[in-house]
Amino acid sequence: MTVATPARPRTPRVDPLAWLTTTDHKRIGVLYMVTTFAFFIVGGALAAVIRLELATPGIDYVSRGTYAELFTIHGTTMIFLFVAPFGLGLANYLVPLQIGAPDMSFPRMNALSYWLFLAGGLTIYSGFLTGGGSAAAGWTAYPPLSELRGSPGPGTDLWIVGLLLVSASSIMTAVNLLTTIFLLRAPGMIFWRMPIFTWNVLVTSVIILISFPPFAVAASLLFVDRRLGGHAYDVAAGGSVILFQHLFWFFGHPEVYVMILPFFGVITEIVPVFSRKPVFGYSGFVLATLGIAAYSMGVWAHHMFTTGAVSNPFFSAMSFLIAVPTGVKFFNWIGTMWRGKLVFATPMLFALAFMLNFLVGGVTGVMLASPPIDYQAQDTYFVVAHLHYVLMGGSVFAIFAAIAFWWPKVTGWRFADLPGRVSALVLLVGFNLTFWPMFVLGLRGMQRRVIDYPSSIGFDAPNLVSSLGTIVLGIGVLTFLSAIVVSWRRKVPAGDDPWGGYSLEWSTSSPPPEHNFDRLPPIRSERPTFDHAHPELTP
Ligand code: HAS
Ligand code: CU
Repeated sequence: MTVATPARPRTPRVDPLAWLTTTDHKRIGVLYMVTTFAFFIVGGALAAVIRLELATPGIDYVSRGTYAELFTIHGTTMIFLFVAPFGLGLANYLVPLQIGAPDMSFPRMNALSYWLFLAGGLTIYSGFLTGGGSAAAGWTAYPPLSELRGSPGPGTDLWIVGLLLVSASSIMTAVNLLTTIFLLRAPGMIFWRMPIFTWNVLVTSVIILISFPPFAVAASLLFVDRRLGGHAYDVAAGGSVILFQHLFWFFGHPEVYVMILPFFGVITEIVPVFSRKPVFGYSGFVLATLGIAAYSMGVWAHHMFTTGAVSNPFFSAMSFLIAVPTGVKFFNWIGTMWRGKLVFATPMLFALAFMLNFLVGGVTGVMLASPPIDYQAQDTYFVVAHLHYVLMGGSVFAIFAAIAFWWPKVTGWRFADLPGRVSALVLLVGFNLTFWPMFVLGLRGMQRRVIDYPSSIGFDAPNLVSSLGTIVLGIGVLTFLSAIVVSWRRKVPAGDDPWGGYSLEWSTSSPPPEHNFDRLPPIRSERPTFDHAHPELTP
């Protein structure tokens, strides 16, 4: 008689044609996540060149024009091609599983969204192949710099067209996610039992629907000005550059919540599981998310305090208010961990690092929301530090947490915990070494988007520390990648539910079958998988 060996997970079939033609939300989700992560590596390489140039005073390695291309495409990549679409990719993978649905509402539109996204990203990058180089007017593309006089090359046009494709893709995905959440929830999955991640995706999708069309208008008008003889932003002909800023930031501020809300969701899935407690204040958390979404529509002009064209007190007050619902979330996380049995596995370490970093990012946001402070800090490295503490220290750390947490579900294999935990530590150190000095630089008056700075006025040391920190950050990313490679090659079977998860995706096999569930557990709370595994604890 032979001894039964533990069931090995199905090895994912690598059949290129099946991946190219897939309409399965899980595969589309994986395509998104792999593609966006590749953009992250490219965007990171651009940042490395930026930090190399800034390590010491003097123009050493690249020209002014190239430098402008570098920071423009770096920012564009990280925001439009990595953080925001990674969140949508994760939502693609998880939302149908978390609500007990077999797929998204419109699987073919879902596939189209992914391909539009990829086409958009490649269109933006194709600017590098043109004679004039890529777009170089910053990720915010303010006219007149982005108008034909400021940016004569076709790189800016490709940037516009690429981002219009990305916008169309995001709007389609938002429609798909909303329809799925509204119409395809399994019996028993009422709204107040939905996992917080899915709740946050719902709210994010609404924000996308409201904020992306104005962006598309802003970008289209820019194109009309540039190539079709328009004057929307041409002051000499009666146009207005402030109009662009309104349209852009009416999108741009909500967009920052598009880049953080899904990841608040990720953290809220991870913290309870690794605290061995239900989430503290479920309904408060949901209401706070709705509050953030509502406020986020009324704060856009805090990016325009110094234009003199907006009501500073109003936008300042609204921006202060947004700290309240965000603070509620912090208390939810702390309350969840309070007296919990904390398990410091890779996802939890990244979640804790997220909280530390995001707190710094959030509080400095509140500082910037005060016009007297912003008059000093606008266009300095203080803003650059703020945005990286929320986006890199926040969203990107949550992305690493999410990869480690859902890796076993997606691949069927365990995540290599040791290199994972080491990478969390190295990334935390590298991140703070790189970006904390930027607060100092900002307060000392260093401008953002400059290729060079004078020596001996207090800029040299922080810049050098920041550039050295980037090396540590790079080592951290490589360590994380090595954890992925080790996990991929070791192939230690994970089982359906390696972490003792709460939400429905942990009830199906790892990886899930094409139709997602062979059978669903009863859904009587927001923790159906946990309830099913622990009938003795369920009332
Ligand atoms: Fe921001 C600029 C204000 C959150 C991203 N932000 C940016 C840019 C990006 C960005 C990318 O008001 C640069 C854009 C560019 O290229 O020009 N931001 C805020 C405020 C919040 C905030 C008030 N930002 C984010 C998130 C982002 C993001 C999230 C992406 C993921 N931001 C600004 C302002 C500017 C700005 C100005 C323009 C600057 C300029 O001049 O250009 C809030 O949502 C943060 C709330 C979160 C917290 C932490 C948790 C709350 C707790 C409760 C207690 C805290 C209290 C506050 C009561 C506050 C724990 C105490 C206050 C103290 C000062 C101590
Ligand atoms: Cu903002």
